[in-house]
Amino acid sequence: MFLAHNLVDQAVLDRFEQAEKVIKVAGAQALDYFRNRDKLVVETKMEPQDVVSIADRNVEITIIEGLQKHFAQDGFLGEEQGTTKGDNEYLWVIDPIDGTACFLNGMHSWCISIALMVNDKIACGLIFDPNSNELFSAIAGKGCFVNDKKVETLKVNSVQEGVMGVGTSHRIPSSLCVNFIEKLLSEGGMFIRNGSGALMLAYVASGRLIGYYEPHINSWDCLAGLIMVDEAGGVTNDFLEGEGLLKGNPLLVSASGLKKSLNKMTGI
Ligand code: LIP
Repeated sequence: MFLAHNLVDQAVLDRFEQAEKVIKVAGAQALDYFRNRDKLVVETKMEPQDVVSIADRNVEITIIEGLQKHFAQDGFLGEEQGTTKGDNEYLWVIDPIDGTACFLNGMHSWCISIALMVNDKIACGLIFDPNSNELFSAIAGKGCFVNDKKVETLKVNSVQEGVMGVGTSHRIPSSLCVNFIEKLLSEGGMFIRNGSGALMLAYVASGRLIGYYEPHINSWDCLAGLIMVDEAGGVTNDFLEGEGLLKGNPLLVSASGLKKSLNKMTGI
């Protein structure tokens, strides 16, 4: 669907290795901003709750510069800077701080998310949580890892066997999320919303959540997590269909045993 299994060559592996270094540097910078967040000026973007600060912008610059130094022809799509066109088939999709509202309010559910696309397919993804010092990563065809440990999605067949991540925003009608939560609870399920779609996708891939649903999410929030869930044995919807890369789409990922029941609850 959107994974680049047959496109993973040394050029991708070299880029992954550099991204591992860059995401740690960016993580240290973000953590410093987090510990001094009282000095940050909080701005609201297009809709209520969609907040941002200089921390997001400067961490994104750190990531882009750290990658551009080695791969000057690559393209970039970042949440804060938008698109920087490249001269080859490689595109980095970056969320410098995913879970910004939590970050700015002193909560720990935030992370850094970097995905690499090759010819419009996801080749690898990295999600770093500096608070827990956990690096979630996946390369197409090579599995999903947390630090150096290989991980898999849960082996479950009912929503009663674990907790479902849910995300929402003021970009969409609240009924889409509320109706899903109602259906989930009526089936004996339970939900959590921690404010970071990327982190919750990493938790699905690493067997902590049974799935994640968000009626509309942006590509920079989820591409890294999507390849992780796939490499960990989970199922995903075709998030990149249509204009998913630039305009976002609905997102549903889960343990494979829940595909049918969650499709019924979400219509995806
Ligand atoms: C967040 C997403 C989350 C969504 C929030 C917000 P941000 O990204 O990760 O899934 O529910 O509304 O969009 O803005 O913190 O980078």
